[in-house]
Amino acid sequence: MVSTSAQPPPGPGTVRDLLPGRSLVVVTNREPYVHSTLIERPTGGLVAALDPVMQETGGLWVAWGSGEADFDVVDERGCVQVPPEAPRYTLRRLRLSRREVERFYHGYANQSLWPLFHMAMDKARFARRYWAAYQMVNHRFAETTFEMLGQNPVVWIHDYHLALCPRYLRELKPDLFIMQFWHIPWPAWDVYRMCPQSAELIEGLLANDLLGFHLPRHVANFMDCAAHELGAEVDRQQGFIRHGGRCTLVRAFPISIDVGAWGRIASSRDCERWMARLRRRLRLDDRQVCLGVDRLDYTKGILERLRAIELLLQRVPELRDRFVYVQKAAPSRTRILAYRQLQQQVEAEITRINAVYGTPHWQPIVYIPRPIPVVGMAALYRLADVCLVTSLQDGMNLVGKEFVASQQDERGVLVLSSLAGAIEASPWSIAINPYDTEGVAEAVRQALSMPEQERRQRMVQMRSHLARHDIYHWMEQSFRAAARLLDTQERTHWVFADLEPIRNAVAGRDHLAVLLDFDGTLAEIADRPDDVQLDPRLRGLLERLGHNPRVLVAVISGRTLEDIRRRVGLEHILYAGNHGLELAGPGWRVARDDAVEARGLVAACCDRLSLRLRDVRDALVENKGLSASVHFRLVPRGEIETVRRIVLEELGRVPPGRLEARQGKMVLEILPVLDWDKGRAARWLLEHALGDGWEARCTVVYAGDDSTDEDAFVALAGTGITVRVTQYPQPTAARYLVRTVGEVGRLLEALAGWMPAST
Ligand code: ADQ
Repeated sequence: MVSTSAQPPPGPGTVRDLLPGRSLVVVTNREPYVHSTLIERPTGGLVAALDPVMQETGGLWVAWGSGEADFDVVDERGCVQVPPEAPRYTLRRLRLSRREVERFYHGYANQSLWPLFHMAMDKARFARRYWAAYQMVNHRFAETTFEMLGQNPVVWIHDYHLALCPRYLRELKPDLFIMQFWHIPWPAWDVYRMCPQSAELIEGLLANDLLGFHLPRHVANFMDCAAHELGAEVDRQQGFIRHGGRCTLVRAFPISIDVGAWGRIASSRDCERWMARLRRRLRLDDRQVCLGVDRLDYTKGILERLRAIELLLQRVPELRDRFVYVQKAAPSRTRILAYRQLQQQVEAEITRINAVYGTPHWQPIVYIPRPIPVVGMAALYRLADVCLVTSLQDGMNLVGKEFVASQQDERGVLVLSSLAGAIEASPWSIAINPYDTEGVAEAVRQALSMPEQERRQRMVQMRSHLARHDIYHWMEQSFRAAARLLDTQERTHWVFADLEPIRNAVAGRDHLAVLLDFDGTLAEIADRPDDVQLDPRLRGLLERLGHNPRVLVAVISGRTLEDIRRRVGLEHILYAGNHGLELAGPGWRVARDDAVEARGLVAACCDRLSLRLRDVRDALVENKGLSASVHFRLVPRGEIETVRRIVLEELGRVPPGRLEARQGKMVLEILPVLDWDKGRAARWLLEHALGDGWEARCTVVYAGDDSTDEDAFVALAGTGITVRVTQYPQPTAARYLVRTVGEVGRLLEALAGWMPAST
């Protein structure tokens, strides 16, 4: 129960440098300091990593006060300054009743979510009372955090205990910056959908601005689940999920350990003394040592590992007496039956194997269930010839990393489960499948007999990779992503918070160009594209602006030219249809030749899609000539991914490089691959109507709500007033934000008022 690091991290300024002026609020289930008879530090990488950062930057940490004496030392607000010996930051303890701990922590968190996310459904229980307690305790975490917020906070929530906390916090403070890291795997939708509260959990997590997982695979699984469960709009390339007027950036940040601290501890004199003591006490002598270090958890594959060790002893009898397997175990979650049973089974197996294969002088397995200080752990890692990690599922697994960081002598071999996240960055370990008992036994044999040169080569590579990817690298990556998001949020302004800059820009030029997207910008989105109508008041404003000789008005839409013209119904303005592939004004009309050539391909693709999507309820294939749209707004949630898959499959049948799919709001747009988009179309229209040098004479206002409008925001970045229609701040190239179609109308009204028809 000791921290690995009392020293500040090598890059302690990360939070201060990357998030200047911000205060960090960490929210976790477990607390960094537990007051019981002694002051203890819970086992685990997270606390050891975050504590030095908090010590350096100050701030607030909200966590469940789980120690017997925790509330004897807090003030009237439930706070205590920590570390106790030299206080640097505030720990706010949350008191949970015994029933809450039983149902929330031992119940929903550890008997419902933990087995679900580790695909151990035989262990999962979904009692309603657990779920009710989970909701309640998440509420309490949110309320407590909210009450304690200071100036400019960044809230960083951790793990599966607190999936609903971001949503409740967002309800209390809509503009709060919230990020969360998920420490366990996120499974594929086919597994995840077994959770009775599948939609609610994702809804909770999508209240985060930034959501982190260990691996890109977990990110992809989460995105699939969000699309299936909520019909959320998922941008896999950029990593954004849009839902309910909000946007969440979802990224992989593989966690690591404090490599420097482990290195210092492992190279200390004290560690060498521990090595000698352990060698003696465990009667290792000069035998080869294979090591396992685990919490006693069924996901760690300990019984599976013991089977492989037994098989090894049977198949390679000459190893007997020359080899010891050391199992360092930490009893865990012992209030839960499955964990108590596991502990009994592990201990019974070890006793049996020792009885069958042991001799008066030698026991094949040494079992250490009691805690030892971290320097003793480093000594074990240094003593080991082989470290064996056999997780059946593991988000990352830090044990293998701690082994590598402690390998001062660079001679150990890591045998690592291919089902642990850590395998992704460990091509130099020996990968095993923990279910393949013979394979694991063979891998251990191979590791034990590996020539020294090869062992060293592998270990040097692993150590060099790990040194560059330590816990501070993880934290820096996370805060960098947060800083980029915050920058967008700070760079964008709500139009109606301050109209002056726009009024000044308009007043500064002779001409004004107003370019507008249609669906979701000029007209409210409806369930069916055919039901979308332009409000007569907005039509009146467009008409008034369009008749002003100093104002150019254009509507730029993904609809066909005919459709958009008919819906707007004004003769004297400009139009761009099919995302700008066809353009028209009073008395003229053009279409891009290369787009016209692709008509046949689009039509054939639409025919095949109509056929294949026939049985998907409410999937709508719209052939728009130069492009096509596959609408899924009304498609049942569970079938949206099927639509997406079918569209991608059909595009795969088209000659490469001819057609591509782009995600819109509940629609997939199929477009010819051309060097053309709404941005280029906007610039073309401006030049066509106003001639060369239009930038100097004209203020451009472009408003849109769709991802396809982002091209226009980029194209007009230097010259225009770009406005994204969105309920909440989200990453966008636009400078300004409005919330609704109604606010677009207010903006048009203001523009019309500032531009009298004659000067
Ligand atoms: P855990 O499931 O707890 O963590 P792990 O990543 O292996 O698993 O790390 C646990 C920590 O506890 C390590 O620092 C290890 O040294 C320590 N530990 C484990 N057994 C011990 C023992 N017997 N004695 C002493 N110390 C012991 C969850 C996820 C992981 C993810 C981490 C961090 O399940 O996949 O890597 O969070 O995100």
